[in-house]
Amino acid sequence: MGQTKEQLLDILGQFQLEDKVTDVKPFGDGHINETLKTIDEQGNSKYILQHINHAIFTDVELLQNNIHAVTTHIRKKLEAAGEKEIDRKVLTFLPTKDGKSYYFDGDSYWRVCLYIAGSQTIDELNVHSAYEAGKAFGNFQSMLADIPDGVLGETIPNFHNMEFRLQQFNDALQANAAGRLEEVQDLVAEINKRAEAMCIQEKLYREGTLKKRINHCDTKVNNILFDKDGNVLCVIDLDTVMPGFVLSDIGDFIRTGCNTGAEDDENLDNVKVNTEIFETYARGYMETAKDFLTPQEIKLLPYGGRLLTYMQTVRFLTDYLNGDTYYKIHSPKHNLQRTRAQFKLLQELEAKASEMDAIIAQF
Ligand code: GN1
Ligand code: MG
Repeated sequence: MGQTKEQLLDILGQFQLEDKVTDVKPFGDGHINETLKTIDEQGNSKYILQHINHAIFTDVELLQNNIHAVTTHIRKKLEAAGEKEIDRKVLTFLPTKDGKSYYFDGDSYWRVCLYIAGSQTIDELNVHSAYEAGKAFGNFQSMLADIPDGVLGETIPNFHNMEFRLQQFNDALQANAAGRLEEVQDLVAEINKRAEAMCIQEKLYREGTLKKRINHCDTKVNNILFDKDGNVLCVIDLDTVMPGFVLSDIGDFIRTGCNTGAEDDENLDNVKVNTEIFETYARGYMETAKDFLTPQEIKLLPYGGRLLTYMQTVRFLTDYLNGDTYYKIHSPKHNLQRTRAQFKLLQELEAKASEMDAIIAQF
């Protein structure tokens, strides 16, 4: 990014802000976009400024149209339900002075939304927050279930398409661009072994028995804002909200929320599955999602955690093989470390598959 404070304030000046901003500070820790929050003279934060990663979200117009459609749809649902404090329950994006949903400075793309005062993200889950998170992501999908087909596009084409991710992986193996293939042969074999079993959704879709739905596609718990008392305010990070296969949203939560270790844990012994978190998440999710899920989709839910963990293993290893061109890394072998930690999690999930199946079966 590299903009000076003055340049960032100038970018903010392109948007229709009501209040004066005197400073900006880095905020959050995403792997893709850069996020900043504004500070005013009293030291308060009113706005979030985001630099859109244009290399990854290549169609910014489509991206911003999606986000606009999603937030206005949710806003209408909240109004119809008689909700109060709606600006705290859905993100509010501010237009530029010439009425656009983003600003292009000749090089980079920017957008601004309101900072929700007193909101916080949590990284450590407990059974209470896992249940709340399940309800929040199920409710999010439920509110968007009636968006007509064709309104939302794929902001990253084939984002959670397993066949496509394996194709990219095979391309990376062929090219061996960073000369790292030798070192990862064990992982390659493990990935190949599971490839067919992990492409069920694409197959069912082709056969016409599984339809696409609007998914959030990044259901980490830190993509939910909570208030000071631990109540859910809203779901954030809407870049990847798009039509896709239903398992994305339960799957990515299992991958992130039910892991007792870190996504990139160096110590693989830390990586285990917390089934209590899974059970409470699944209970919350089913409460809000059961109305739109088909019996076939419900049956597939436990498989979703394995699928999304497998997919992330494949994506991290692909990036490692390509020479770290996609994810921000913090050490030279970071993508390999991430791959090994995700693969360990996959093995743990496989070991607990029947236990997790039984948990879902009770709902
Ligand atoms: C990326 O930037 P962040 O952390 O929200 C990625 C997700 C991955 C995640 C892995 C657009 O999300 O798909 O699951 O890293 N987002 C994109 O931590 O690729
Ligand atoms: Mg994200």
